[in-house]
Amino acid sequence: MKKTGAQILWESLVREGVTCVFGYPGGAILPAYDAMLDYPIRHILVRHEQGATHMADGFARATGSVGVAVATSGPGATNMVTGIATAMMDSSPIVCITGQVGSKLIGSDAFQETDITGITLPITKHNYLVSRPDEVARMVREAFYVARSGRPGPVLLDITKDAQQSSCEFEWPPEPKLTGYRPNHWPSTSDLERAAELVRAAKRPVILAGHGILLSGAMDVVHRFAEHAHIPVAMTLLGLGGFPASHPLNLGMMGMHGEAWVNTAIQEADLLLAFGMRFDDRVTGNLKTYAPHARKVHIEIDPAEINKNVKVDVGLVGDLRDVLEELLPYIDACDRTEWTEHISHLKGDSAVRDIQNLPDNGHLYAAHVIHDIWKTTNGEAIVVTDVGQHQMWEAQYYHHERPRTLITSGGLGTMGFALPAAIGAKVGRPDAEVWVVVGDGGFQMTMAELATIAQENIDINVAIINNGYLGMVRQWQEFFYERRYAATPLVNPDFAKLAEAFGLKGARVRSRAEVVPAVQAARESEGTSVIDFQVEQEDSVFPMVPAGADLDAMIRRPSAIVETGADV
Ligand SMILES: Cc1ncc(C[n+]2csc(CCOP(=O)(O)OP(=O)(O)O)c2C)c(N)n1
Repeated sequence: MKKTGAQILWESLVREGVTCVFGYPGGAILPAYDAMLDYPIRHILVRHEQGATHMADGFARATGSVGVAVATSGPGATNMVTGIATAMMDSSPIVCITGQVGSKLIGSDAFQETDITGITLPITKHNYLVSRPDEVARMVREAFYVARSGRPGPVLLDITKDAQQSSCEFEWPPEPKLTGYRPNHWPSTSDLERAAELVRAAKRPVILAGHGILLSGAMDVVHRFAEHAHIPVAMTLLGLGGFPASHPLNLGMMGMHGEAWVNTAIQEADLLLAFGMRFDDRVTGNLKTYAPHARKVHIEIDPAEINKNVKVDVGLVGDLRDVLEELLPYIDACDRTEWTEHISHLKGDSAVRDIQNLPDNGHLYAAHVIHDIWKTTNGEAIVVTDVGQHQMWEAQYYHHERPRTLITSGGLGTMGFALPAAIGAKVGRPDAEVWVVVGDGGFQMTMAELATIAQENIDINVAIINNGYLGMVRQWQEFFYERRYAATPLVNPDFAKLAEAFGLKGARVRSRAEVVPAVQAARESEGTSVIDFQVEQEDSVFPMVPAGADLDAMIRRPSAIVETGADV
């Protein structure tokens, strides 16, 4: 039976299991929007196309399924660029569908024409210009296959208006076979043996667990591996939740704002086992002095990541879960108590300065807020953070036991990510309690999505960590630019009233005693609450490895800051 390209689009999406898309209409995508009404698809009308891409991304990160965003041509498509780049950097599988001007107009600078496949070439895993209706089904199928296979990532389908309008016979294509695309790799037995040999010989090994653990579903086998070989596990920001925070072998987060003992352990290690991570500069610090005594084994699905930043002794290319299952029988059970006790000793040193372990001095710190949200939600919420100081405090003080409970923009560090990504997470996981932890700066980048929340009756809760500054940048100015606060103080609206203007609940909290009651009230009330936590303005995130410095050259947590309420 003949169908239009627009009908084929929705027919194909339904066959890919899509039940919900996030989008914003316009002329070049209008035929698709019209056809959508005849298909069992929930459409969430966003307030900005950037929001649609972050929602699709949040949906993907919370569920493990592909998220879908839709926009019109020209400005609709270019508004998606930040969200696409965010998904690309964090290997998040999304499919973005854009309308394009009629094929005959392409190249004529037609109204709302942009070369979006050209613009997004470096920030998509793959993209397609679809100009005939008979291409639609095959390209949708390929787009989903590419987005979710191998190292996941964003794929864009740019569909001309005439391809949407004209008709052809609909046929659902077979499983795609793409020449030159090899998503599945397998390491050789000799490489597995060499890796096992290095593990056998190591006295001070550390596992570095990245986002790949969650993406490949390797939590269980990493757990077994770490216990069997008695190896402590450090995580990247995006790896948090991949290994239970309460496990005795859990070290916590590594890198620029990782705890001091984690970075010191990495610098002292004689073996690094990098699992599904990519040695980002925020994780390694100065590459020349990074883990100088360590042999390195890298397990990664993307061959391009092996030896890209850090030269390794053994690179095992393949799906992390499969490779670890294969490697585990080669590994001897071992007791490395001397090493783990040494690390525990290092831990004590940092913990005494931790704000959580000092008496309440009457000031409200962001760390208190995060800690209390963690306690009140029993550590079971999905927390979606934005980018800045609050993101690092969340990573330090909300202890994630389970995968896919922290959703955050790691690689691109996209402010404005949290609120829309949380909407996507809640749509994908309606059963879950979802919290947004966001700075007063980043919140204002995409706060228009509060209207989407109200229109769609989305039930999440928003904790604005309001310090009156673009806090993370202010911190850099304080440490490295002699406190010259160029363009970082913020004059903010009344966030509680703002929430109310959108038909949501708003609250303001200024003291520690008010935190738990406010969090409890938000949890108990139906619909979305926005809580404006007015915290210490010039608080900083500690420890900190200055950009490009040696990993163990950390600015430690000063005890004076919390004892007196003064800043450094
Ligand atoms: C889109 C975008 N623009 C600029 C930056 C640079 N940047 C990183 S953190 C930060 C400050 C964030 O301030 P706020 O949202 O208030 O959070 P806080 O650091 O105070 O917790 C800025 C401007 C960014 N990451 N993303």
